[in-house]
Amino acid sequence: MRFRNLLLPVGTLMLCGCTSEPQTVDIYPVPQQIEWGKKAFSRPSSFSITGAESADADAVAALTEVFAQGEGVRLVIGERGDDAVASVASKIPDQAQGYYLKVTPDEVVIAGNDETGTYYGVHTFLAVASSPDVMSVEITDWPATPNRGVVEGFYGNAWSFDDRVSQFKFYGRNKLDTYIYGPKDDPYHREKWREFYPEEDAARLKALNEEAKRRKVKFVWGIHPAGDHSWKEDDNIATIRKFEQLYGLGLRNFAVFFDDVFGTHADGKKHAEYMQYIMDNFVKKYPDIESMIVCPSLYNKKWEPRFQPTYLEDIAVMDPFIQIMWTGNSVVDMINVEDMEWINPRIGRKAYIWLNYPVTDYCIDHILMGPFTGNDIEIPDMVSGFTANPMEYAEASKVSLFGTAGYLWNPEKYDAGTAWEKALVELVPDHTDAFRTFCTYNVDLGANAHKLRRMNESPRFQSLVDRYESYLYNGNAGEAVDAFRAEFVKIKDASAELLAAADDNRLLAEIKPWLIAGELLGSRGEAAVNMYEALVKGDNEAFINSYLTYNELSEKAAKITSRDFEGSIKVAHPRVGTLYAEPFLRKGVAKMIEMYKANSDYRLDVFPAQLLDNVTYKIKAGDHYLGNPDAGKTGGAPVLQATEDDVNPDRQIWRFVYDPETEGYSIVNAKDGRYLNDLCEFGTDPFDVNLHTFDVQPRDGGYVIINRSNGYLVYWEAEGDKVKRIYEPDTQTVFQLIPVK
Ligand code: LOG
Repeated sequence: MRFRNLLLPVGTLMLCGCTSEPQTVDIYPVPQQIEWGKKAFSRPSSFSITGAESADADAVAALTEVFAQGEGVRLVIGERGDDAVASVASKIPDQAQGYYLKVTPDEVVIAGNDETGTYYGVHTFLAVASSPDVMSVEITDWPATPNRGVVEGFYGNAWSFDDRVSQFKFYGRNKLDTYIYGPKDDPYHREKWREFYPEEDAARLKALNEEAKRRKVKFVWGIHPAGDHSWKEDDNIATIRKFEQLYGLGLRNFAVFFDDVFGTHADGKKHAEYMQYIMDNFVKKYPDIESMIVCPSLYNKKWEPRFQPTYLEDIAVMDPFIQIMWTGNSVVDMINVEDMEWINPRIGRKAYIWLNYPVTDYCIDHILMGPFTGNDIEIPDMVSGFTANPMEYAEASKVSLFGTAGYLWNPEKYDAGTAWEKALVELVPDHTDAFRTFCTYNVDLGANAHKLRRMNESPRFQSLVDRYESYLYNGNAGEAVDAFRAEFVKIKDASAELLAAADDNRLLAEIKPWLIAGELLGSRGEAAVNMYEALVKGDNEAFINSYLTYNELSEKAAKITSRDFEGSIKVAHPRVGTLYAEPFLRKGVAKMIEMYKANSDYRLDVFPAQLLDNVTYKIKAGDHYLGNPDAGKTGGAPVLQATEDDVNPDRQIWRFVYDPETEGYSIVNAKDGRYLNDLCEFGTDPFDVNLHTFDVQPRDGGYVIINRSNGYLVYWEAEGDKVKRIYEPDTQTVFQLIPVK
């Protein structure tokens, strides 16, 4: 493992003259100041606790869940102002949520600057006291960032009650103090925002809020009224009534979301007036309301041209009590100093970050299991809060959120790789090596609408590709064969090990479809290596058999789904190793088939005739031809024409270009070389594999055409003289493809 020395302060390393190795522990998030000493005592089962009556009850509960009150070393607990900790008052950092912790052979002192500070002090102490030798230590600690946490703000299947309870425990342990509730597909958050939660849902929210409080997490409930707000009094009143329902359940932190609405709904002046109404009729009416957060419609710099030029000015007048969210330079982007310098003066306050990572609602076939990295260390001082939007896979999101917590608490000492290692151990303690292998293959997002990529996927695989790819197909590469086989076996075995353990680990159970995909990636890789060996030997039969195995496994992999239950908002088709391993494999197999075909005619029938490669076609819907009457112009869309184009036949001729990496096609007009996009138009965007890739499948004597629009399949339907895209395949058109010589 790659623990960095900075976590083991000099003092510890000097203890090595002792008879046994000292047992310091890594504390996460990394404390601001820490000084280790010698062994204080052996880990006891109880302490003689002083101050428990006046100290924060949640802190005491967290402590006594692990250590009984009873015999043993004296443990003093309390917060500033309590008699119990009066003697260390001067040592307590004067920082919100800060604490002072001292462990000596005779005594443990946990002293918070406030209740949350005491609670965090307890968690740090529990980490210190997790090893058999409890070491002497003095820690002065506080968070660098206010309001650290998570915004459940994604489209898709919302987290369950149990998911959220498990999150809050995790936040408490990792010193995250905020959870913003805004799952886009909770109807009572957005679509039916005016309606009260039914009793059962309300009871659950109440229980969640109480659970959050126990973990020192602010539960912020958000409403998303902007999609159809009339800007009239009725809707204002409906908002207050809805907020009052939540207030009645005990919630004291609120948010209003105006994101992803446009046109008249994205009116900055209206947003400001509405928020003033909410301030006057709700926030000011209940003085114990702790916060009000707004996510504006213009929430990232790149979208500025889409909105009224004065939008930010118009919302800057909002009451200073209101915190305003911001996703950065674009929708999905890590945050840097320039982002904050741009937005803060424009909204007259420090923006509250909504970080769209590790959310995957726009690349749902992926899970993001890599290190949390890419945000500047100066950010904590420049924000009023920082929340990460996670995946709908709540447990799996913890790999990234663990890093978020460490970064926000102490960015100076945050090391993404170390934090990632620590997360793997904490989350999958019994199968950490296998989990590490699996996670390295689930880092990149693939081509996606927001253009965020993570190139640090499967570094071992990447180095094999770098080393061997150039000569793999030009001669004998015996060493490479062994290396690739070993790596494929590694991902296969790791996935299989995790699958076997999935029933006992919520996180692994949640990502089972990806574990299956990981196992298949490995076994497909092995089959491809077998193909390679057979090809080199000239053993046709072995080559064909291995190819058939590869093909069968690939078909299996293509059928894996996640969240495929009835009523699921989004069904995913899990993909693993998409940055290096999968493309390498697909390209390699295509290449080997090509080489095989050049030398042998044994059983060529097993290879699917590449449906449409290297041939041009006329595309017919009924008796109409798809044509490009505006050839050579910019934009526009093809048209279904009743007659054949005799003047300029190329305008009705289309080239289907097969890409072995995506196993899909682009559709290009023969006249002007323009390609069709997901809207079945001639877009003006540069070629983007994610918007311009089609599947063409035989059906009823013809073909159906499907665009893989950023992972959402859209189907072609002929209507009038247009081809339209539809989301449900029910009325999909069967086209005739007529080869043109
Ligand atoms: C949505 C969010 C979604 C995210 C990523 C914000 C403020 N709103 O483009 O709900 O999860 O992007 O797809 C968003 O980010 N809109």
